[in-house]
Amino acid sequence: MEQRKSVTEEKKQNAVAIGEYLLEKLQAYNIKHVFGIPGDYVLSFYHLLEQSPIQHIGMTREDAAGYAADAYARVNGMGAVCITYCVGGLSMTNSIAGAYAEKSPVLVISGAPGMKEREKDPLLHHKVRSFLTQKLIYDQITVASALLDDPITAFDEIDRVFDSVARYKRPGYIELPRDMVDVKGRRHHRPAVSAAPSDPDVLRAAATEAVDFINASENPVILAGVELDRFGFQDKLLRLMETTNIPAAATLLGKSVIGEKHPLYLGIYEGAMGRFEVREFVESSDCVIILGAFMTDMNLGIYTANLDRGRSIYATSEKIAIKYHTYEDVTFNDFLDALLAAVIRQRQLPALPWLEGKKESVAIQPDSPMTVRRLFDILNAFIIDDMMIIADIGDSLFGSIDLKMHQRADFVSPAYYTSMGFAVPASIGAQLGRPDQRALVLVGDGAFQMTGMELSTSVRFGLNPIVIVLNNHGYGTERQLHEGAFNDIGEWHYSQLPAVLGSGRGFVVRTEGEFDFALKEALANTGSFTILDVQLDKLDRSPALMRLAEKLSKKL
Ligand SMILES: Cc1ncc(C[n+]2csc(CCOP(=O)(O)OP(=O)(O)O)c2C)c(N)n1
Ligand SMILES: [Mg+2]
Repeated sequence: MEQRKSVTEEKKQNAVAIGEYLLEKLQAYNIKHVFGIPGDYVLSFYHLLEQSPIQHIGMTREDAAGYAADAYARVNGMGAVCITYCVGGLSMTNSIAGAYAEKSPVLVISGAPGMKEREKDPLLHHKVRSFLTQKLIYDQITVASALLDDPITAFDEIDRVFDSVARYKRPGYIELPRDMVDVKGRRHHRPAVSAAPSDPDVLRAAATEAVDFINASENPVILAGVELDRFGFQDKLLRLMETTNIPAAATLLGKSVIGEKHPLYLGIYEGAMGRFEVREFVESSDCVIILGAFMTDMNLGIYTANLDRGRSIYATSEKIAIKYHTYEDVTFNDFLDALLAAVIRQRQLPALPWLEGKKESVAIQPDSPMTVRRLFDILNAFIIDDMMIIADIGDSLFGSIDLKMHQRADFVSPAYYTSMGFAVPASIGAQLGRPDQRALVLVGDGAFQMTGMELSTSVRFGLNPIVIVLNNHGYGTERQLHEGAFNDIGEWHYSQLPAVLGSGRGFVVRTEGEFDFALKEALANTGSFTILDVQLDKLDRSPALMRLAEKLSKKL
C-alpha cells in the first residue's frame, strides 16, 4: 500500500505539460533564444515561452527568423524557431531547406489547429489542402518530424526529434496543436540514443589502410570541411595537422574551421575560384585527406576542381571511403580518433611561399574610387580578433574567399545553398549566440533589398552589426553570366536607413579614404548598427570571380 502511494506520488511529480516539456528540452540543449512570429495557433505556447527563461526574438518575417535560427545553430550547437501554422511555417521553408542542405541543427516548432478542431475536416484559416499539408512539406526538409497529437507518444516524439537534430545536425519539425500545449503526461528520462558504434574490425581495417596510404605518400594534404565545425572536431583536425605537419586547405562552406592564420593553413580550395597556388597544391597531392567536406559544385568551384578518387581518403558523417571503396559501420568520430591514435609520420614543414611575407596592412589611397578587390584588401587589415563575418551570396561570398579569419568558426555563410537575403537576419542569430563577437555583415545590394529591413530587429535588441552593402547597382553575379534589364534593381539610399529605423549610423562610401573613415567610425559605434553603402562599378568583380571567369573562358 505504502509503496503504491509513493509510485503515484512519483508519477504526479513527473507530470508535465507537453508545452512545458518542449521548453525544458530547449533549455537542455542550451537554447537561450527562440526566433519567430506568433499567431493564434501558437499563442498558448508563446504564453509559456514568455514565462520561461528563454528569450523570444520577434522578427519581421518568418524566413528571416529561419535564417537567424540557422546562424544561431551554427554558432551555438542548436537553434530554434517558433511560428504559426502554414502562413508562418510555409514562408520559412526556404530558410529551413538551406539549413538542411548545409547541416545546421535548427528545431522548428509550429503551432497548429487543435486536434478537436480538426474533426470533420473544417475549413479553418491558414489551412492549405489538408491539415497535414505543412507537416508533409516539412518531412522533405527535416531529418525528423512529429505531430504531437497524442499525450501518450508526445514525450517520446519530442525526444526523438531533438535526438535526431543533435545527431545528424539537420533541422527537425515539431507540430504542436493548440489544444495539446497544456495536456499533461510524464517525462520518460529516456537516455539520448547514441549513434551505432563502429565495428572494431572494420574500423581497424579502414584506419590501417588510411594510415599506410598517408605514410607512403609524398605530399599529402587535408581538405577540411564544414562537418568538422558542426560536430566540434576542430581540435582533432588541429592535432592531426600539428603532429604530422600535413597542411590543410578548407572548402568554402568549411571556411574558418581552422583559424586562417595557422602556419599549416593553405587557404580555400575551391577549384578555379580559389587561389591558383592552393589549387596546385591540392590537385598535385598524391593523398588528399578529405575530412567532413561535401563535394558540392560550390565547394568545387562550379566543377573547375580536379580531385581524383584514386588518390583520396574521404571521411564524413555519412561515408568513409579510401580510394575506390567504402567502409560500412565506421563512424566519422571513431575514424578520426583512430587516425590520431595511429603512427603517422611527421614530415618537414612544407614550403608555402605564397603565404610568406604577406602584408597585413594596406596603404589607403584616400581619393581612389572603391573597387571590390580593394574592399577586401582593406577589410583584411581591418578584421579584429573578436569579429565574425556573415557573408551573403554573390561577390560578398566570393570576395570573402581571400579574407583571412583570425579565429575558427568566425565565418558564417550559406556557401552551398546560396540563398540571397541570409546575412542580415543571420547576423542577429549569430550575435545573440555569440555575444562576445562583433558581427560584420557583407551583403550585396540585391540581397539587402530582400531582408535588410530586419535591421529593425537588430535595433530592438540592441545589437551592433557593421553592415557593408556592396552596392554594384543590381544583380552583379548574374550580370557576369547573362546581362539584361532583369539584373537591375531600385536604387535605395541605404545610408539613410537609420532615419527610418530610429537608430544606427549610415555612410555613403565612394573612395578608399571614405571607406577607411567609415570603418573606424563603425568600430567605435558599439551601441547600434552601422551601414556602409559602398558604391561600386556595375561590372566590377572580386578576384575570385575573375579567376573563375578566366578559367571558364579557357575551358570553352
Ligand atoms: C533567394 C534567391 N533568389 C535568387 C537567386 C539567384 N541569384 C544568384 S546571385 C543573384 C544576384 C545577387 O545580387 P546581389 O545580392 O546584389 O549580389 P552581387 O551578385 O551583385 O554581388 C541572384 C538573383 C538566389 N541565389 N537566391
Ligand atoms: Mg549587387
